[in-house]
Amino acid sequence: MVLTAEDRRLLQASVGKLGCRLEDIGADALNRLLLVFPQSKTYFSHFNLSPGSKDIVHQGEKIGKALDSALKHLDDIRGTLSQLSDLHAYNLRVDPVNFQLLSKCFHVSLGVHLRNEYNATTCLAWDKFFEQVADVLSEKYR
Ligand code: HNI
Repeated sequence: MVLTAEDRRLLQASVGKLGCRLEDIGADALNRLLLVFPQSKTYFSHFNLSPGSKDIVHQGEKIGKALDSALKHLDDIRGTLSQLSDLHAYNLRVDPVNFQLLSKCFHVSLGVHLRNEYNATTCLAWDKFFEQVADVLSEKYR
């Protein structure tokens, strides 16, 4: 789904209102993924998987950082994440369903941080954004 000018405005505005870095949201979301969808742990068997471990936080921060650059290049998400797309498809072989599961967890983290600000239109803008990111990260499988 196309990100409209209003979606883009809502995305940037809500990042400004988070009160934390997107890296912190990434860490929280990854922590949730591993707790709520334990099947995702198979990809991180070399990590300390205790909730909130340094491994999880650092990995989640990397995800948040990548999303931050995608948000800064909304016209070229594909180009911005192309190396990560190769990595997840060819090296890590992450089953694409996991990107959907992680998106759900991001929605929860954003909702927890933004509270009433995370209304239907803002939620939809993020959903479109995550969908585009997931498409890019999983398109090499096809
Ligand atoms: Ni993902 C490594 C970004 C979803 C499993 N991942 C990375 C790195 C970034 C990253 C950045 C670090 C690359 C590097 O070091 O060069 N991952 C993202 C983003 C998303 C995502 C932006 C979606 C929003 N990754 C997922 C999902 C899984 C996943 C859903 C599996 C459940 N990623 C991995 C694994 C690694 C990884 C495994 C390697 C970790 C390591 O250090 O061994």
